[in-house]
Amino acid sequence: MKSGLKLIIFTLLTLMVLLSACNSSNEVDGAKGNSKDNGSDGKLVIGFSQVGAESEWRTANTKSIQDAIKNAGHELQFSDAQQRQENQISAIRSFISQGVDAIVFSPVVETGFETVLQEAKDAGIPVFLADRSVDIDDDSLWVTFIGSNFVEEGRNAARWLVDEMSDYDGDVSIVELQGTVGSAPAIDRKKGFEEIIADHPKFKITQSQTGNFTRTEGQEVMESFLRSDGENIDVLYAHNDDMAIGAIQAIEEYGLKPGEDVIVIGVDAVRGAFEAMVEGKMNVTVECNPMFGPQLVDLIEDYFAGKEIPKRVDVEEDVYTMDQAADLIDSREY
Ligand code: GZL
Repeated sequence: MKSGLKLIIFTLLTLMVLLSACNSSNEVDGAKGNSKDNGSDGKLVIGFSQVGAESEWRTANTKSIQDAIKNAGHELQFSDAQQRQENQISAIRSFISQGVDAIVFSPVVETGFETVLQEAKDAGIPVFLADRSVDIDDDSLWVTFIGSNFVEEGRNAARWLVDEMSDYDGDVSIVELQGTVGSAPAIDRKKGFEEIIADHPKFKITQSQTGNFTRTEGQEVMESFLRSDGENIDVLYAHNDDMAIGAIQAIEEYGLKPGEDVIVIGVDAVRGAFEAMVEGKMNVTVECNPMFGPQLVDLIEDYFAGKEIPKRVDVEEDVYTMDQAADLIDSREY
């Protein structure tokens, strides 16, 4: 065989070996997980399992995350669970079977998700917890949690009340509208509030029941509180503003003045709370900031870029009172 032909064949064989080696290294880099390159130009397919649309806060949080995912050029697969755990489990399984690159998940309650999160891990799909956490020991089942410190929110609500009524000598009767039973915010906001009032025995929670974070149920439960002991209610502590706003209607229909006869405390700092405070019907709201969508997408992109991701990212929050409401309401983002 002529030497020239041999050289051509040798060169072609060498090129083929080099090209196949190059492809195989891409396949390794393209594996799901800590790699930016998922066989595309960095565009990710992100499954987002959201609790529901139960409150103003949730609506703002959904928009913040959806807009951030789309503005970053990624593809969004969205599921609204209507506050039902079984809907979240089936949504996550659907994301797994679709082979999404990442899952964003706000668990409606803290327990019952370990199996499906293990299935996501086994499929090599990273999970990012947004807003609410899960009560699972194996924290390898999620990359990170971004959201609020609900215990601190409960403490801040109680600290404001203790300070507000520091000159009041008698007992203070508090009724509590809890959030969704078993949810992280309901468990922790109760825990933080009780931790602070434990050091001030004049404050007593005399009635406590879930209003499931909705206005309708907040109004209904407040009506029952008023029917059973309306003349002896000094304070309402609601785990979110939507329940507080529903309760305000019940207080007015009962013939009392919310914000005066009954001190009204909420959490979230949504626009509805500022409107109620401007009207003098609500006294304080503890901020729970839902606008962390851009931060969340940065965390997801950092993960795929192979960067170190903290296990928890807390969002900054404040407390807003009735006398501040008129000045601040026009600047509120949600
Ligand atoms: C808190 C969030 C809660 C809000 C409610 O981060 O999970 O759920 O406080 C919402 O308004 O329903």
